Amino acid sequence: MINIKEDEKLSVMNHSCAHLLAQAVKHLYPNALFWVGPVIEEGFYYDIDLGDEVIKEEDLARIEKEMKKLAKDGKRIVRSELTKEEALEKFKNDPYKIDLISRMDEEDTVISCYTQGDFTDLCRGPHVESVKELKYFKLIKFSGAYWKGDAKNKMLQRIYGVCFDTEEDLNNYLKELEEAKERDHRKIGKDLDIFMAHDLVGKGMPLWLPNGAMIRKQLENYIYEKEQKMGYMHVYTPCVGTVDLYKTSGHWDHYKDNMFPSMKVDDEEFVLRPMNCPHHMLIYGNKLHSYRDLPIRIGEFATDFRYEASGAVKGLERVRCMCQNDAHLFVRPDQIGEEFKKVVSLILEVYKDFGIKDYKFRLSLRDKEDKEKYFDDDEMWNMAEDKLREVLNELECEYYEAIGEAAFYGPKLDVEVKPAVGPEVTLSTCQLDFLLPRRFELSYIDSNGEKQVPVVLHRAIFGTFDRFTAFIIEETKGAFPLWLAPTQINIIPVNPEIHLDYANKIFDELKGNNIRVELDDRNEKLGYRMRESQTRKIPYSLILGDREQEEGTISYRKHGEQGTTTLDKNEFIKFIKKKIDNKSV
Ligand code: TSB
Ligand code: ZN
Repeated sequence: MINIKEDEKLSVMNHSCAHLLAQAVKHLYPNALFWVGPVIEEGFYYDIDLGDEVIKEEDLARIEKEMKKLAKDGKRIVRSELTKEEALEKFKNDPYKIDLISRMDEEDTVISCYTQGDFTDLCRGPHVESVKELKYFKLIKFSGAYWKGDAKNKMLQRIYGVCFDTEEDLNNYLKELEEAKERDHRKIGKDLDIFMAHDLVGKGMPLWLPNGAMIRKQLENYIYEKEQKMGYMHVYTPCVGTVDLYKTSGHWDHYKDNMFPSMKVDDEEFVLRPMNCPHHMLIYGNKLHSYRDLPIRIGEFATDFRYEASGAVKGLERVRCMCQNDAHLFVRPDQIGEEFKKVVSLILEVYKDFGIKDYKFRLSLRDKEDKEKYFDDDEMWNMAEDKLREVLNELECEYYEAIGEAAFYGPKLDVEVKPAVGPEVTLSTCQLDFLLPRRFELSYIDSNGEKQVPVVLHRAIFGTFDRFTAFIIEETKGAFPLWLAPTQINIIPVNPEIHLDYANKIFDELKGNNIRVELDDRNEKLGYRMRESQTRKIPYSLILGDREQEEGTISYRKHGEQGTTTLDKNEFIKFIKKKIDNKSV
């Protein structure tokens, strides 16, 4: 999808369209007050105070109609300039504008306004010459938005729209938008019974249904096997810890705002954990280690709780209760490069297995000037940052650098992907950490018999099972590869009264081979059952009729394809098992 913000011409048009929206709203809601109306990647929005009124779906069409009328009327957009004093006087009845103007620099004395017909808005510009130029626009959606993004403030009405300079571009955009909605994992997750939510459980706390649980189990098995081969040791630890644990780690100071509040039990004070690092540090510290034992790799599929803003939670992608595919790798400083390389290689291998091609590597580095955020050890930072770059170059990974985005404890690599709807998110992450091992007083004995502090790599390949599943649902549009599909094969006897025995026999054989199979013996038309099999996106549908029964064969249709293929039943089982083992996408 086109990024409007990065296109100068479209950016100006969309900004002018935001003013046109405001003007139309003012006509329909004379008491409306306006906060800000910026251009964003996908068009523009305006945050509006409508008193007690709340925008509803049908209002969008009404507002859009008024916008069309105003655009046709074709008023010129005229710039004027005011001093700060004049601006404060002009907008004295508008608390939102006063808030904006008051915060402008004294030196920034010239304040500009743009007027079109009966509507004036405070604005830096630039704008198109006349509203006549705005022809191909559409209001897309609306939502509530707290003033200044703070839940303690009043909830404003946010209306989103988009504007293009040709009808074709607008239509293409709307088509893409429709497709994205169809791909949204929240829709597919509901249609295919993958997960649900319930107010009685809470916001951002999805419940995984049997189909979702099956997918997650496959993901767990897949990554567990890979990690075991790489020498990881998996553990189970409680999803709570005492406040003191998180004071020791530093999370209590640095991460408290993202945590659920604490709770008292007897004389202990607990928090639901937001991260698993402290637990794994304690496991490492449970024993003495020699330099020869390192790296020590402690992995866990670990449940965490984070306080995410209620407006930010989204399906499985951003939740308040999540399960990380987590591991902490304890290494000697001379092992950082090699171990980091193994993690990046694993990420690349997993993405290849899942056919994920559209992603970005972001290398987050410290801001050298910011001595407050980043602990002061230039030598350590330089060494670490160089090592990470070196590995990425060696593996020929394209990446971009983000200065000042490193965690306070070290540089990191994040892998970003774009969901069907909404901004980019991080899937995989690998973070270097020089600090936590010190805080937990971890050590190993080096070759001279001296105590040294290990370095830790925090890494999550899937990120969380939640977010990864959301992403895979969107990548596959719910048509999961055979090895991942909750139901792999659907058996459909042509006439259940005649072919049920044979269908049962095939069912038992497939089940006996650990294949996830269903039998649809309902007394419904064949075509109806076939169509349902397609809608449920089951990878293989078997059609068993007279010929198959007589010859001991099966006929199958692959999801999304038209023709059927007939195979000897043993050959088919061999073929399917091989496909599952290969985990081909
Ligand atoms: C990798 N301590 C490290 C860990 O050892 C850690 O917690 N890193 S993290 O904060 O970046 O989280 C790991 C991954 O969890 C992220 O890369 C992201 O993919 C995923 N994640 C983070 N927040 C959420 C959320 N609210 N919902 C779903 N997944 C999330
Ligand atoms: Zn960690």
